[in-house]
Amino acid sequence: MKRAIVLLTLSLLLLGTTVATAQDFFAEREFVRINTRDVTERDIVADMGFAIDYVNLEAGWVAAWVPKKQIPQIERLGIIVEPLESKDTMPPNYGPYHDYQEQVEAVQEMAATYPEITDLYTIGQSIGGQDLWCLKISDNPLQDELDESAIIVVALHHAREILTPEMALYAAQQLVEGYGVDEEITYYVENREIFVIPTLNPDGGEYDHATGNFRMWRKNRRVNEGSSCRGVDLNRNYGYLWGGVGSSASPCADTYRGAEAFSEPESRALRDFTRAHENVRTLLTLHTHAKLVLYPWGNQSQHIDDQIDFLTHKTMAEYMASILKYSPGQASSLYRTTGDTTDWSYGELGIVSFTWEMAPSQYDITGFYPPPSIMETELPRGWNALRIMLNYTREPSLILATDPWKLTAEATEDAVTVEWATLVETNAKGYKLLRADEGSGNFEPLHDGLIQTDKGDYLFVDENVEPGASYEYLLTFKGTNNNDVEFDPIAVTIPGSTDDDVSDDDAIDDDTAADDDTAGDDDAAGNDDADADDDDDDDDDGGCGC
Ligand code: 0X9
Ligand code: CA
Ligand code: ZN
Repeated sequence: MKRAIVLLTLSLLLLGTTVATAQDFFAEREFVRINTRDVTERDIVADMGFAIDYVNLEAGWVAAWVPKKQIPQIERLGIIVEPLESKDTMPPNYGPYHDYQEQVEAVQEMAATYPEITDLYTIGQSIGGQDLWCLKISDNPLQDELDESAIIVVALHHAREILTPEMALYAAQQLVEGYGVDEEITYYVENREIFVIPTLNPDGGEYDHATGNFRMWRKNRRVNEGSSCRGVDLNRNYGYLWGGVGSSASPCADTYRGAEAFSEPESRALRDFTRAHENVRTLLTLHTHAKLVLYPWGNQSQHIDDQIDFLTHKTMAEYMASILKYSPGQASSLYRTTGDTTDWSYGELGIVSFTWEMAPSQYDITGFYPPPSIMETELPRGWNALRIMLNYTREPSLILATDPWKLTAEATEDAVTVEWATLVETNAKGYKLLRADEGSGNFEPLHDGLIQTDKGDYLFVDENVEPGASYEYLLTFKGTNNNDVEFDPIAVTIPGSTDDDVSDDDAIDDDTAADDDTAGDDDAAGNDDADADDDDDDDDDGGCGC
């Protein structure tokens, strides 16, 4: 926290020097569309000293805030310049970031373009009366499909953390665009309910850049009774151990916790929405900036009691952090807080929950307002890390499994039952089960297509068996990302149809072992010889008919 305060002070000093120039900036410039025809012309324009905010590569033109006296210079080159209406309220050079209105337009456009896999609705209103939008991405989006596990991705609790809505929107865009194109994404859309809330704090977010420059605002915009200071820290307002360490009772503080737990409509909206969807298994809340992947607890340095839950969070954080090139850790290792989102979502509802403190790192002075170019690295990485969560949302603890928990084949006279329990199913397509006569190496698939994942326990009954035969079963996992796995084949012998019932029973017991060595040992046992003799006799009997 100390570091954050130092950073805050430095940033405010910097901002103080830039506020005055921001007004001049707008006064002297015009937002225009420059109809460059090719990259040569764009190079010339880009060399004139002002920043290009947008390039339309198909049509060739660019948009920029151009100093008024430079407009004739451009026109003299034979390039047409037209005024552009900028509804974008983001400060200069931050055009690629979405202000609130643009976020709403972005999710509206996704919903309009992909109606068969989206539903767009509000989960409530901010204290200033602005809608808190949620884009649901799933097949049959108008139905609550409780057999599908659900994930919530929520951004912008803190007004100044402008990279976070970008991450949420980028992930949503990947999902809707990839549906029906990319197998892994299609799988997620069909088997998950994905709830994306790009901003939980629209009032704070808009206030933060309302002057045309950023002002390091963190909280929402509540008018606090009896105080001239506005705002509640939404990430101190959740109702799990609310009101304790790492939160302030002073309305003027940046970490003001509010008058009571869930006093704020924004945190209440997320609470009610989450409670209303009992299939939510994972939650990601997006913050900046420190390059961290954090998990509960935030309120105490002890780990989560439940060992599986603890290791699940820890392991998933490690996976995601390695993709993001961030550091994983328990939230309290940063500093302790009470009333944050993930302590509540895990503490009250048992949801596997993470806070990302996205880039840049805490040492970077551009901190909350990194140049738009940061999106080029961070958003694709973030999306890849989110895929880990999407994958494990059905049963998060499966991230602890590295092999099949179980892989057995049991033989009776009429069938072999192959059973396996889940292994790591990263980028899963499904399973394929093959069979060969033992020792032949000639494996043939036992079924068309793939056995779909998302079931937990798997079972295949092979009824096409012959008494006395020995088979090997080969289980293969098919991944979408060159991550196929072939497991060691397991051998079984079908009990022979002899009249020696006692021997048959022995054989059944033997065959339940999935271990070749065990079978070998059994072959060496005395009664197996007797079996062999019996079989010979049977054959002879059948042959002679007497
Ligand atoms: O302090 C917060 O709310 C989060 N950091 S931020 O810089 N985005 O404000 C961190 C919350 C994680 N929880 C704990 N550290 N306990
Ligand atoms: Ca669905
Ligand atoms: Zn934050």
